[in-house]
Amino acid sequence: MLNPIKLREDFPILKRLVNGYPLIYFDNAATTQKPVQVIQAIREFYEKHNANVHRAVHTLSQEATELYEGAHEEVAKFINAESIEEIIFLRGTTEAINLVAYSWGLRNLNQGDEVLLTLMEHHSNIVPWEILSKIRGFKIKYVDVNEDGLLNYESLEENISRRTKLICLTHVSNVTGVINDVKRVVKLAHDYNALVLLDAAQSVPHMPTDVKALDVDFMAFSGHKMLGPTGIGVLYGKRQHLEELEPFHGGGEMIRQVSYNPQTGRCMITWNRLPWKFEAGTPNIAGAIGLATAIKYLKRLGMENVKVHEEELTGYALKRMAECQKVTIYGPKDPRQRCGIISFNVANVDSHDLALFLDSYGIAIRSGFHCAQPLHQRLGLPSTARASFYIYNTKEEIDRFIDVLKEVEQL
Ligand code: 7TS
Repeated sequence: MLNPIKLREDFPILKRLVNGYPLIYFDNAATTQKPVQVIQAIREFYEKHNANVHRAVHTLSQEATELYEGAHEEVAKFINAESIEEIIFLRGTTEAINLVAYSWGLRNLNQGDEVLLTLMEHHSNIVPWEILSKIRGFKIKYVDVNEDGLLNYESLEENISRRTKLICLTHVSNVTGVINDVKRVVKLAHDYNALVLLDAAQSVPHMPTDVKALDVDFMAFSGHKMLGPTGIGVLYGKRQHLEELEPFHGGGEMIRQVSYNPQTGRCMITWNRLPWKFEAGTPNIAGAIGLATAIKYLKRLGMENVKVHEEELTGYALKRMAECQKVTIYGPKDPRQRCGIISFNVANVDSHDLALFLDSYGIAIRSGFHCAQPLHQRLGLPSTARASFYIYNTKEEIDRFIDVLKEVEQL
């Protein structure tokens, strides 16, 4: 069991007042707050070990390299990857998806091929594929969602064929909190020899993740949504795929050798080994150390406990929000079908006005389309307000939130 009251002491920002009220932070799907352990680890790196990695023989560089490689180890163990060769550090989920698009898609997708996306994807898992499809001429098909926001598995089965080369799927919707049956999708994809790219931005921070059990080919997630700093994220890829891929970004660090040939007047280049082949240039070393520290923090809590805590909060919030006459909640009614994300509206109140009103009481929620406009379109929704929870949120905070919602209803 988590003790949110106790662990809140680790989060300095939660002591803040916002507009004269104690901060209630319900915008965790956008980014999470950072515990002192993460802040200190970053600070300690710069105070004691700062140097570039994989380059110099001096002590600081050795220390920085050890910490940086150790961070890959921490991530590999956290998601049950085979080794650090399968763990590539990038800026975040967005960059990780772009890597798959440009390293894999640019070379493997041709006219006549098809890529399946779903209507519940975040723009990060739509836009790179739409851009690439214009370059390569392959077709994109969108798998439908049902009225309650659940993935329509019949639509998936109707759309998949021998032409399908890749399915791009979010594990958890950042709008409805719907949890997709990844194993079912992967099984179907592999039956058709298609690969699966899982957008795990909203799942890895909130539940235990085992890439071997999921059997996904690629998986992307962001450190900042799981207590880590911004600017660091992960692409997991099955080793056999990563071995075959050409790099996305070229530069220092990702090469073994660049040799100039005077005969041809060109350089011959060989790639570094995995995972460094995909990490061009000086990486975000402090960010990686911050992420590893965040993972240690989450592991200490236990990811199963994190999940249960959020389920409890979500169930409680759904129940209390149902008391509000003018509140409409989107997504499935059954809390077991969703994560700690609740999108909603109050009748006749614009979502941004609602967010501003809540902010005047120190309550932070998100409003708008949450970078998932196709889903809003499909469900016929105007912009929505969204509350999303994490380990440090409490039922008392939800009560306070409900009080303000009821006040809005009176306006
Ligand atoms: N995929 C999903 C499912 C997301 O929720 C997000 C960010 C991303 C990808 C992109 O992650 P990034 O770290 O590369 O930016 N989602 C949100 C959100 O819901 N509100 O702000 C960011």
